[in-house]
Amino acid sequence: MTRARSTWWYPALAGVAAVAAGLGVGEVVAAIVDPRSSPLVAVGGLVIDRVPESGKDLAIRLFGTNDKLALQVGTVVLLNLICAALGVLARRRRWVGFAGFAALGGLAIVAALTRAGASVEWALPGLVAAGTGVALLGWFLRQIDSFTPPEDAAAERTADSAADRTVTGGDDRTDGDLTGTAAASRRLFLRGSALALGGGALVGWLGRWLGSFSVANTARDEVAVELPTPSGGPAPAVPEADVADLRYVTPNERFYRIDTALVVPRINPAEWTLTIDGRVRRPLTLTFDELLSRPMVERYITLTCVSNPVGGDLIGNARWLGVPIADLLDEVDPDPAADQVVSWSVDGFTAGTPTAALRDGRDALLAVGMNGEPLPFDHGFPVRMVVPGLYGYVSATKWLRRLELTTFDAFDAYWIPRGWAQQAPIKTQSRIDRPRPGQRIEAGEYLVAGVAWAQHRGISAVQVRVDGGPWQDATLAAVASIDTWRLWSWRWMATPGDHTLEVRAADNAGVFQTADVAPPIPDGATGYHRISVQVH
Ligand SMILES: Nc1nc2c(c(=O)[nH]1)N[C@H]1C(S)=C(S)[C@@H](COP(=O)(O)O)O[C@H]1N2
Ligand SMILES: [Mo]
Repeated sequence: MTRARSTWWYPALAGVAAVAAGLGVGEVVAAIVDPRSSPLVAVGGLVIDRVPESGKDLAIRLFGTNDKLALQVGTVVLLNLICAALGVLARRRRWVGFAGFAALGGLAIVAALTRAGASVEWALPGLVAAGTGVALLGWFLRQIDSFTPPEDAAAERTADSAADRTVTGGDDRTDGDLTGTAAASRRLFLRGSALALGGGALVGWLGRWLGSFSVANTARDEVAVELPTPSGGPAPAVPEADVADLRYVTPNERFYRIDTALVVPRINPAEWTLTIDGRVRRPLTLTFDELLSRPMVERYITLTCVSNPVGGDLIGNARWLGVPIADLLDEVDPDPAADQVVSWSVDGFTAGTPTAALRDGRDALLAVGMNGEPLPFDHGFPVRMVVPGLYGYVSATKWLRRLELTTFDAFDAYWIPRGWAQQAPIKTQSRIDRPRPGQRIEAGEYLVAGVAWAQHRGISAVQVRVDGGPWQDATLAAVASIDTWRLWSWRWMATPGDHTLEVRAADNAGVFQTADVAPPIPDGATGYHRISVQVH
């Protein structure tokens, strides 16, 4: 069977090398046009928007927050397999290879053009990638033809041994067996495909790197200088809210990140506007400077993702600087029937928030600052929403560009058709952070500690129990407000052996979190966080 191998791997390599070069060039063009127009990013975005929830869940479970990297690596692997096959098919029938490459290019173009905020130039990366791929594939195949005698193809078609014996060559053939020109074109082919492969990867990486530079980077630094001081008074000081090695405030670089963006939008604030429209009497459009000149407040607010499993870490607490949304809504004068505010991101993501939650006096903000800095790009620069008490997917839109007043009947935001609830207030929950699950600790006194949260209701009690014994009251740390999580601790006289620790919390109404176990979908996980530890 070595015969067959020798004839297929050249065209397969041709297909792979051609697509590598195409993708690489596509990344460079995308760096110039818009990073989100890259064939890989655009098609990946399409996959993210189309893939059923179960598939996404699996990806997150397998790859964690690397799921986006995994998606792109997976796409590249699949694409290489397809293009290898196209190369092999094109050996016999050129048009099959060319049509295949054109179809892939077409997919990239359609994907790019249908992304939110796309303009016609977004077709260019896919066009250039496909063009490069087709041209290189054609050239590579011509080289292969000139060093592999046509009998090989015939032999392969009639199959197997009889034909094999009549043909010389295959794997055993070296340059020495070939005529001078054939050897030269084989060398040319091998060098050319190595160059296309290596060059494509290098140029692609360079394109990605170039794409991360934008005017937005310097603009963000300038905002740091100009970040307004809150006129509503500074955020209340939070004395002694840390417990052991646990931090009350999550540093920006450790804050969890959840979104559907393969490439983070980098918005130039000079070109940013926010429009508030829909069912309002006086629609409003604000520039970034206009937003910054409005009265600002600074508040500690804990964000939580609805996908956070019991014991999970998709939660973080930050000090947010921003404009109260209620003031802006008063100005536009909404139709009283408009019970939903849909917030639109520049990348097409939407969240639907009850209008009532934005006007009931809680600190719902259009945030521009996070822990004393302009919002990091990953967390929504230049402007995002933050609403105490509601899970992120119904309230915390990053890279915000529009608020539309409508009704829950009239519009389903991004996650609703995907099976998540329209209404999603945060459920009372608690987590044990020390010891870590499975950790071995020494017998004696140990400070068990963690966090509990029930945003906008507040935490009034946390209790811990060991091996299913009686619940014992934990000590609660200080909090800035009812809108944040609360650190807690409990001194345990740990005795040797295997133990389980459980925690539960009560909100300020005195209602304990439920013990009933529920998955994150459709409106947040419930159940007690339980961990096992070994004491020795
Ligand atoms: N534009 C945009 N905003 C978004 C999302 C998104 O996918 N796109 N995800 C939301 C979800 S599900 C959560 S939990 C929070 C997370 O915010 P963070 O990444 O700053 O922690 O952002 C919300 N805002
Ligand atoms: Mo989320």
